[in-house]
Amino acid sequence: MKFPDGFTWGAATAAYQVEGAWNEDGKGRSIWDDFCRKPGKVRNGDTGDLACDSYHRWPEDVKLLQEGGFGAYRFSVSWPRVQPGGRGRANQAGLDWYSRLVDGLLEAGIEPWITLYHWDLPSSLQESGGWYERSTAEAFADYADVVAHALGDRVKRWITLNEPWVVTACGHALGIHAPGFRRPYSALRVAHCLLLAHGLAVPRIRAASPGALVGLTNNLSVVDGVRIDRPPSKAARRFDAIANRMFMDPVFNRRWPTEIAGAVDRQAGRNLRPGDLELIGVPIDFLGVNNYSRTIVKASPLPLYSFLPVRPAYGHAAFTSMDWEICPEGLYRLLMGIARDYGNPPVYITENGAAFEERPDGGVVRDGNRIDYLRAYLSQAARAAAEGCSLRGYFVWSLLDNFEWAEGYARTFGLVHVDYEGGTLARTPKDSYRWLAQVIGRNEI
Ligand code: IFM
Repeated sequence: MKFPDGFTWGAATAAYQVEGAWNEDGKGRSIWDDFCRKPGKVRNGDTGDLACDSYHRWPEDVKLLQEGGFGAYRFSVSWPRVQPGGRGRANQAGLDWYSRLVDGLLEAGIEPWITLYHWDLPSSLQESGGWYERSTAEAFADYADVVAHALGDRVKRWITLNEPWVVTACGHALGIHAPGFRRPYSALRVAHCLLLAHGLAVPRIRAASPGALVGLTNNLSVVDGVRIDRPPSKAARRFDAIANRMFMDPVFNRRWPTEIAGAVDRQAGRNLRPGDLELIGVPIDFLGVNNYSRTIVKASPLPLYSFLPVRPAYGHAAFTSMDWEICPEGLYRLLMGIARDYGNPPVYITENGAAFEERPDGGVVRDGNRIDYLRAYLSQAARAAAEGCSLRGYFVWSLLDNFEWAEGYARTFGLVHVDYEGGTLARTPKDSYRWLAQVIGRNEI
């Protein structure tokens, strides 16, 4: 199966997961620096203090991208590296570091794709209310403006937020990610502020970086009821409204999903202003889609959250080491659904990949299970493109084994192994890296 001409092939990472250098060159603290220091929050007490040390080793990483044939690199900017206090004067040393990375990528023929927020909110903004406050959305737009002014002459691909659903649900409803709140109802206020941050930032980026293409990355998955062979149950539709449509309908259709519109209004309270949906619904140039699995839910008696995720019970279900079901057809169904329901916008898969644990053996890392996963998902992506979905590119998650949030370094998604055990952080390309390089070279699977 061929991918469309001009298809973008990339690899993705995020600042806190790979950079390290958590307190160098004037960087301020982020909520993840703080969260990792709270006992019991991250597996094995791991932190991103050093991570892959890409802050110092980035030339090696650029070389890996180049040798793998990747045409694009999606990385995120650490807000507290650029604005240590979350507002006001920029930290020039931080901006300079990103500027060197951008130049290095361009020299290697790799297009930089910047994500402005991949979860590392400056701690000082958390102290003044974090994503519960409209003022944080306004600060984000100012920060976007600072970064776009510094790098927008060379960077033309911008993603405002990565996975606002995860920030909302894991960070503010379930308490398993920074900042660690377990407040399921007021989390809707967070969703509103995040989307507002996105909407306020888009025109600022465009003004600072003429010709820039700006998008949003959502993590999306198809949702099925327990009887997966039947049309979606009520619980499945409710989960779809809260996890998928809550971050799609306001952006594409300037409205909240009907199932939750009233609850959003009540929870967002004084943060909500007339005209917000117009701001949030500013047209975007592309949608970033992160997809790994599908979701199966059963009914629960809770009024708003009337669903409970369940593990697939059918015999042949297979899982990655995150315990996520391997469901390649879910990607196809998802892409076709986006094309159908949202006017077939240009879509980039900005993350897809699998965690499996493997070790180098004589300089070789055999990860056939990851190759199987990628082959199956890429085939379904190509199928969706062949059937009319406006799919323009694919970024694998991830270039490197890195800090997997609450799972620390225990779950590895990289095409390149990083030696944490020996502490050398040496990079060893896995079989999947070479396999994907061939797919990229042929633009077909
Ligand atoms: O590592 C994360 C990434 O930061 C966001 N999307 C999902 C990945 C795997 O969990």
